[in-house]
Amino acid sequence: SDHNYDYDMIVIGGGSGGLAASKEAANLGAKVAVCDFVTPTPKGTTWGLGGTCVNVGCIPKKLMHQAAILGHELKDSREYGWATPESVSHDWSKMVEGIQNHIGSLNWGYRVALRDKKINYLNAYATFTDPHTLKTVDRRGKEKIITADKFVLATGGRPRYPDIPGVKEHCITSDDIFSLPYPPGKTLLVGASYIALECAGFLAGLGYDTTVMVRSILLRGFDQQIAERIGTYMEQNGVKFIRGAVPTSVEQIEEGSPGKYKVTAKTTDGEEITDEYNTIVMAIGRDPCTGGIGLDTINVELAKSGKVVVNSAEQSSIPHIYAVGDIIEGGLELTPVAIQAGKLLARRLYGNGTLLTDYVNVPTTVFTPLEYGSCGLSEEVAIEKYGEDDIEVYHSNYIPLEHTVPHRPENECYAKLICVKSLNEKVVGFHVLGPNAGEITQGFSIGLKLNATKADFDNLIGIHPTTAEVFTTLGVTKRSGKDVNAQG
Ligand code: FAD
Ligand code: NA7
Repeated sequence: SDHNYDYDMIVIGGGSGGLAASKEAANLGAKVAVCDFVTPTPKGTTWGLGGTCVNVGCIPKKLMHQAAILGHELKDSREYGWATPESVSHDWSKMVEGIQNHIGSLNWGYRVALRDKKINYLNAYATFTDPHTLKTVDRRGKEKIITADKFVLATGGRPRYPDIPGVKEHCITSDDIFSLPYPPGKTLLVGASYIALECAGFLAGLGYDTTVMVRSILLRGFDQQIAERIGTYMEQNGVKFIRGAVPTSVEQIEEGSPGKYKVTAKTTDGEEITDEYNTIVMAIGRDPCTGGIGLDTINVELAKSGKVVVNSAEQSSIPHIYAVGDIIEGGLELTPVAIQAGKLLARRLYGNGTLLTDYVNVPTTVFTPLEYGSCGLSEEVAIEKYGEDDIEVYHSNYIPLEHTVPHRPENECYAKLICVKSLNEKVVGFHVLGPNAGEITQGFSIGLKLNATKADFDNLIGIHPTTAEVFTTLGVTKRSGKDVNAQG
């Protein structure tokens, strides 16, 4: 361009989307800077480069899930002949240390990668002062003005706090839990999002007294039959649920780490309930970090949700300003989606890329104690879209072979394919509830991308003995009302 900007591109946010965009742009020869700054939580927790996924999201979550799974498998191990003691103890701080050390090595790796690609990393908070200019402020309050031809907004989201007394002082969120220096003790999780249920799952699995307070339904937006089965499994495995209630206040009754707090809540029938907990985790959704960064002064259009309105090329209402990841309206709050969008955007801007990010049929997995993988439509949405008569649902319970010897309950795991009759039984929804659901769903999702039909699944030869092979032999339709219990 004819202007003399400091950079070709400045990326605001060094998380999944921002790092992907900046690295790809630099690979293609652009002069790039990344601003990443973590505003501490009300409890003072902060972290390094890499954004939500690495520091306070996917990575520590999956590792704590693994810690809980190991505990369950230790119990199984006795039936397999291991002389595992009846009661084994778990050391919270040791787990946190191991996980935080791994995260530290990832933070370091990102810094090195930026340096190797000659990307300028500014550990500073960025605010627009005009459409091509940012003011950055570092931890010490030092200000700097930088300019660029193009910008990528990738500021992600942060946990929301309800507007009730005592919450910011006494409660924590997913931003604090993964580095909590002391064991949480008796814990309440507020919310029924996947984050609330995943955290409840691993806490109960690690042996903590765990309760989830649910306002309405579990896992809004996910297949509700499976959501209820997840709830049932969690309940049978030690998680308590309070349904139809919202907290109204939180008071401290004992200081300490963790301390003790009284939670008052109101049920939908207007009844008041109270209980005491050592730790309260708010998991009632996340707000996009789009406020207070000058987007209003430069007129970047935001949706009512506060997310950035973009076209299919991730371009905002200001043509040289783009947005990727959790902050885009109508997107999906998932790391690989942010990475894909950042990478493809950079290729379109600085390479000869033409591909747009495809937000359809993105596979995902909820890492509750029994994992839930899905791709495509929930049963509810499929019925809404195609009509009940045109939908055929094939399903089966199953028991992983590994669960037989330790006598885990049968028929906890579940497989479901949602097909459209008038489209030659094209599979529009894939759902699996069971161990390793993420691994299973990742593989099968390419089938959905390639428009697989039920006949394609039937023609596929299974791998024996696996759990995924259940998808090659689904014969019972939901409509038939026939028994879905696993055959021996
Ligand atoms: P982020 O990764 O959030 O990065 C944004 C960065 O920008 C942050 O570092 C932020 O501090 C910084 N920033 C914000 N404002 C400014 C500013 N003005 N100046 C400078 N820097 C700024 N996804 C999955 O795919 N799988 C999972 O299993 C999964 N589990 C999750 C579990 C939890 C508990 C949470 C909270 C999320 C999980 N996610 C998961 C979602 C995933 O973490 C996000 O989708 C992903 O991190 C979004 O990437 P992003 O680039 O949009 O933003
Ligand atoms: P979600 O999916 O928006 O979920 C928020 C959850 O918190 C949901 O269960 C809500 O219940 C509950 N909630 C919201 N506000 C309150 C209050 N005030 N009190 C009690 N409970 C409340 O949020 P996430 O950020 O976890 O998920 C992010 C993305 O993941 C989402 O966009 C999906 O794509 C998947 P509700 O059902 O509204 O009664």
